[in-house]
This record gives sequence, structure tokens and C-alpha cells, in this order.
Amino acid sequence: MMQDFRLGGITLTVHPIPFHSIPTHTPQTSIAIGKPSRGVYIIDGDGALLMHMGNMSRIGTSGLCNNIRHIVINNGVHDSVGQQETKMHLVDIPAMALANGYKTAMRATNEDEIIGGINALATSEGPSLLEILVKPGARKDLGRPTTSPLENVDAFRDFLNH
Ligand SMILES: Cc1ncc(C[n+]2csc(CCOP(=O)(O)OP(=O)(O)O)c2C)c(N)n1
Ligand SMILES: [Mg+2]
Repeated sequence: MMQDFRLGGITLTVHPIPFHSIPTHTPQTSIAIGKPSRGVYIIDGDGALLMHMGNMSRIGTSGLCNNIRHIVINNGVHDSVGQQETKMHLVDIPAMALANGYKTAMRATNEDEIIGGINALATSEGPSLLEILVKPGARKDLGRPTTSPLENVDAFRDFLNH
């Protein structure tokens, strides 16, 4: 069942079945290549981008990833495993994306730029990238996954096949 999430004036209709992987963008690139008729939004972290940086050139130069919209949430740290610095807030990620062949790349530092950036992703040709600069840290009541990775893979595979 699809679910609507609202961000400012934008409604994102998403499938509620999670497909978590770290780093995120490498397996999702393979999904995008295997399913060219589907739009694929990759929601990535700065540490994950750093760990598999070579995949950016596959997205940008393969000619097979026009359906990819790559969103990088950049807090400058590997937050979920101990806040080790990545220094990625000192790297020009949009310039790196463009140098790797992405068609469009932007950075957002406030709500208006996030909304503008998501609109630009939705309306421009891919592959495209939106970097969102954020502070480290998370809500105290942040939930944890309630289903197993195997259950998620089965449900997600089922979703892709329909
Ligand atoms: C190749 C590889 N090395 C190390 C890890 C361990 N690891 C899991 S999450 C994570 C940090 C990810 O950081 P980031 O993408 O910036 O996300 P954040 O936690 O900051 O939201 C690391 C290093 C991994 N999953 N894969
Ligand atoms: Mg991070």
C-alpha cells in the first residue's frame, strides 16, 4: 500500500516497506538499472557516499541511470556508528556529482532550498542529486526497524514485481 508523506508543499507518495542497506546507493543503482521504467529515489548518508564513492561514476556515466534521484543527507559524521568525522561537509558533493556525469546537482541548507531541490529533482532529467546539509544527532524517540532484513527483501522484491 502506498503512503503519502508531506514536506512543505510537496507530497511524496512512497511504499512503506523499508529497504535498508548501508551503503545505500550501490544496491539501489542496480535496482534502477534493472527497472528502467521505475523512478528510484536513493536516500543516502555522507558516510555511505564516501564508502562507495566509486558508484557515483556508474550512476553518472553508464547512461542507464536516468531514473535515479540521489538525495544525500550530509551531517559530516558517521552518526549511527559513533559520530566519527567524515569531513564530507568540506567536500563539494554537487560539483563531484556533476564531474561524474550527473545532469543536475544542488545543495540545500534550509527548508525553502530543500523544497525547491526536491521539486527540481522531480522535474529535471536524471541522474540528479540533492545534498541536504544537516546537523549531527537524532530525535530521542527515533524508531528502529520492526521487521527483519529478510522480510524486507521479500516484501520489496514483491513490490518491484507488481
Ligand atoms: C563498507 C562499509 N564500511 C563500514 C560500514 C559500517 N557502517 C554502518 S553505518 C556507518 C555510518 C554511515 O554514516 P552516514 O552514511 O553518514 O549515515 P549517518 O549515520 O551519519 O546518518 C558505517 C561506517 C558499512 N556498513 N559498510
Ligand atoms: Mg552522516
